[in-house]
Amino acid sequence: MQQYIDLKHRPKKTNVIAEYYLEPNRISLEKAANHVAGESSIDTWSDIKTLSPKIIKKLRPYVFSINKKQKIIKIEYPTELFEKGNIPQILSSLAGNIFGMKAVRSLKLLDIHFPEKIVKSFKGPRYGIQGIRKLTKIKKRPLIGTIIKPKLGLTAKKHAKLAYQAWVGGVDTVKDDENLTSMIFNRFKKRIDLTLKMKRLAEKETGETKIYMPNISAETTEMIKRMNYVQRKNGNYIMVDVLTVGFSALQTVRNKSKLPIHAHRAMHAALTKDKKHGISMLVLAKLARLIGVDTLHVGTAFIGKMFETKKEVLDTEREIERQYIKKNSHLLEQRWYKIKPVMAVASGGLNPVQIPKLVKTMGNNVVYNFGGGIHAHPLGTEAGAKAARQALEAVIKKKTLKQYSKNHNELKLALEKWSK
Ligand code: RUB
Ligand code: CA
Repeated sequence: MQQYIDLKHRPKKTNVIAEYYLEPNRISLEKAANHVAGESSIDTWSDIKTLSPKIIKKLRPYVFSINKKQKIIKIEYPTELFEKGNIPQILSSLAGNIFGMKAVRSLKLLDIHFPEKIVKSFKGPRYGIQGIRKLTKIKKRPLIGTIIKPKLGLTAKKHAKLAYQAWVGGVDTVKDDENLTSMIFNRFKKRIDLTLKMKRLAEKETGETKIYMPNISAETTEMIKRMNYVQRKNGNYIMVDVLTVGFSALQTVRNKSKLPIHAHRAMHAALTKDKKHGISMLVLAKLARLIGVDTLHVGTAFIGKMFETKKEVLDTEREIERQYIKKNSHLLEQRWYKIKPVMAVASGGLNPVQIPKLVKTMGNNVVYNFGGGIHAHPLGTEAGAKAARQALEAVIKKKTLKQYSKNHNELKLALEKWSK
């Protein structure tokens, strides 16, 4: 293998830069870094005669930074090594063979910088934060959502009924759960028909625009059929399990869909959870944004049932929310060019009592999702939805939940159940 380490090299923003956590296996960190750089780009384990000086000169990667203490390395790759608009090719390079090399004990892809040429080869979200706000006519406040629970087992009719109760209680979005697709006890088309009917009813009664995010995840052709069905039936959103269907299938959906896309990240933790090995949520979020999802699960910032730290969640949220900033701005954010910002979704073990803390930590451009936190309310789903909406109202009116619960019984019961 050639030598790719050059700590004096100054990387260019017009190239791709990848950052890895790297623990070598019985060799030096430098040697392992060299293997990572070579295998992820043009080289292999032996000295190959076919790798000409011309190719090396034009396409070689540069390991330009090695932080021995933190075990973090940075590699610059010429943009020509990557096919525009092709996430599988990018991942097969930057997140492919290198994870399995003997030279490596642990390896985590922490971040990727994409240059303009690559960013512009993707569509990004069709709607993004602004689009969702326009669709719902909710100007500033966060959105409140629920997941119909139990995840599996309800009939289509019962599902639709619970969705109705949640909407009239005050939630803005209702979503299917990640493993609910078309089941023998709850067929896709029937669920869509009945739930959309209930959506229209709830909209009429509340005067608010409601969102239903049906899970279309399936084999790609089938998924497109389901997407078309939702569009034909005047649905206003679709939902995809972006990691289990794969980025390529997601891109097909993005290209063909006229509706906003909700991205559930089921399976992400197989890649993200280990601090030393895998792919960071930040990278997955960037890829999902490039392809073009409109809402994306990012975690709950240390509150709830999921494992991530506050910093991890907020980094991801910030990354997907970055606005397009004019060229020549002193900020680096210009790298996102015209790709619209994505709305973050906080979900996983949340209850309405946590709303003040959530809003304080994660802000307004978020969908706060409550599954168990709504359906487990002592008075049921509608009351649970009311409690969540009341908690948000309290925050907006700058009142404590305790103060606000004096005249709001659902919130009072939620406080009794969930505040420690
Ligand atoms: C939440 C839920 C979501 C997960 C996803 O239900 O079902 O699918 O939170 O997690 P509940 P993440 O509110 O009952 O916990 O957002 O971390 O991917
Ligand atoms: Ca779920």
